[in-house]
Amino acid sequence: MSSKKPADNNDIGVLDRDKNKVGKPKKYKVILLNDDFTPMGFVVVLIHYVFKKDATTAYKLMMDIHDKGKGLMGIYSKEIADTKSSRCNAVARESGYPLKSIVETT
Ligand code: TYC
Repeated sequence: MSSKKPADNNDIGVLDRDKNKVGKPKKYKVILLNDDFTPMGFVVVLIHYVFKKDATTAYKLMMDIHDKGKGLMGIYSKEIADTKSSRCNAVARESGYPLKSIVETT
């Protein structure tokens, strides 16, 4: 066993201290993209179940994507964003629709 004690902030120079800090975890946006084929009702239900939005909000979000081309579903940790995006794309694909979501850094 080594007799050396683990480095802590007191063992390093002032200029190096920041390098030793654990930063805030990054956040990621899940963005839903418009297409010409996925039915509006399907998108509303998917937004409700995957992104936990109430029916009115889900409908407004869907119409916003339909009008503008894309829409923000939420901002999450990397793991949650990837899971929600994958679920969304899998449910759409299994139902035969081209609906896609993407994950972007904030
Ligand atoms: N544009 C689609 C239609 O007219 C509806 C739609 C909305 C599709 C949002 C995808 O992310 C989407 N049926």
